[in-house]
Amino acid sequence: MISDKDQFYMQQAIELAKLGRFTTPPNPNVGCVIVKDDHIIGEGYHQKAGEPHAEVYALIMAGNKAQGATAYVTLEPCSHFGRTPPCADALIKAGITRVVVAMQDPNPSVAGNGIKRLRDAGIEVIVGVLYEQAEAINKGFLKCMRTGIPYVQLKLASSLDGKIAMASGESKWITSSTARQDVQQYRAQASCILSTRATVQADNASLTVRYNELPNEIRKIYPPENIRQPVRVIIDSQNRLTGDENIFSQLGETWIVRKQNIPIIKPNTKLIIESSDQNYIDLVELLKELGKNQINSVWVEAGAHLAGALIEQDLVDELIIYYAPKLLGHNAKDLCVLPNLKKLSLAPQFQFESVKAIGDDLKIILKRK
Ligand code: AOF
Ligand code: ZN
Repeated sequence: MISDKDQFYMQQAIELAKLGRFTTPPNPNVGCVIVKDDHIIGEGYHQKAGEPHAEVYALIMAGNKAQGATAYVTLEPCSHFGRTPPCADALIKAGITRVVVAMQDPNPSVAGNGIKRLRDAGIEVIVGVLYEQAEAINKGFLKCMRTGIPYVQLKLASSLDGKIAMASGESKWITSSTARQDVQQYRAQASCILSTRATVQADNASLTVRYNELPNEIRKIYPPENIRQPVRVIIDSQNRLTGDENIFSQLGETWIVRKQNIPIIKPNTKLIIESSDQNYIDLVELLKELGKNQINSVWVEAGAHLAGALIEQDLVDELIIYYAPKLLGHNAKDLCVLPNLKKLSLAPQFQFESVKAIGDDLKIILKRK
């Protein structure tokens, strides 16, 4: 039976899981709380791939008291030997008698086996408590495990009249610094930032996370060493990047996507060859390739062409638009290019997920309808 208490403790486990959101990729965010006689006797969360899982930290904290206790875990305890041994075994060994799980792990190495192993050991297992929240904290890991394609968030910064740059290409800064801090926070959580040669050269962009531009409330909790640099993935189908651009002298890795085997010899730079028949980059193939390389989530910051192509091919899971209260006029550059769209009835349709004020701007999150 699920009680209010189960929801309460699972909520604590979800909050713990979120603490790992800047460091766990490609692993999921997982939190665990161990409860006995209505007291939390152990808690933990997964911090980094290769390091112990949430349950292990919580069991260490609970020590002998774990005997007869209930464990709340936001993801099914694992049953496999990955980088670490199975958590299901650790829970059994510690004498836990009841396990409440928010959701099954879609990882084929687990996929119900963790739950089965616990039940086979005589442990009562309840599945599905705060399921929606558990889904929401691992959108990238879950989608990529289920489909092989990463979760794609497309970010656009726009004027009121739907323009992203002046005719000259000038676009610094349409939105306020608060909106830009918000963007930094998304970058810091993503596995990669996807952009194009054109954007990299036009803006001389660095596409990095800058610790001192993260919101204050993040910096209060996370020291600089807990903030990763996502991989920069740059589409360069015409082999026009030279290696002198800003991105090549930044911290973190840069992956260049080309049609031909023409590498750029720079430290921390890798070539992805996308070898479909067309002379442009096949975005579905690229996303699959990224998925195979443990890129679970893709944060797209690019111009109107890549934005339009991703939308036309229905590859955007989430659209995040920052609207500045400015007008740029009819000479300015449009938000996205949709060359094949001829009929209103075929217009890509989204639905509003949230609308809120951020600094001087509006932030709108949309999902495909
Ligand atoms: C859990 N608790 O805290 C996490 C789990 O390579 P490893 O050993 O870190 O295993 C990674 C896989 O384990 C990951 O893909 C997911 O299926 C599961 N993650 N499981 O019981 C945790 N982080
Ligand atoms: Zn585990």
